[in-house]
Amino acid sequence: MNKSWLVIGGVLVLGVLLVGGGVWWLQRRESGQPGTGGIFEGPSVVTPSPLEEEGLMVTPGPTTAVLPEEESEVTGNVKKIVVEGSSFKFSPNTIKVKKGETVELAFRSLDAIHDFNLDEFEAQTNQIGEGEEEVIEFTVNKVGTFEFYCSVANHRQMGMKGKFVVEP
Ligand SMILES: [Cu+2]
Repeated sequence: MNKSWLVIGGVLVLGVLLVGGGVWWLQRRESGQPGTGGIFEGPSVVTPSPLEEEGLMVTPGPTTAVLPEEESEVTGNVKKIVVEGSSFKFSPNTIKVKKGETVELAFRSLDAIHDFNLDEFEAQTNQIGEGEEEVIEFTVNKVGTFEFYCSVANHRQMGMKGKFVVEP
């Protein structure tokens, strides 16, 4: 009688130790943090942080990387255009937009002092030097073909002008 109870008790204790130890060992493996005592806190704290960091890293990446490569882009109702000025021409020298669009125009000077003027829409940059850029924004509310030009010295007479076409 006594011996059989001892055997049953021993088996129970062994079983509890084996199952408990196994579960503890598995949880330690999953948490991947051998030295940490907090088995249950470990994974719940570690799991979300890499995802958050990825989200933060990815979000600003594409927006800043894409913009400089695109010469012309319509975002909603805003048309982005890059115009380069050099002695004595604009590139592109024909710009096409649609009536009602808001134009975000980035004007760059490649060599000397230049500016960009489109009188009909009161669109005007300052006179900027080599390598400088100025962004202006205006809304086109009338259809037609208008001339934009550089107002520095005799640049307009030398051919520094272009066509701004607004389609209906
Ligand atoms: Cu000029």
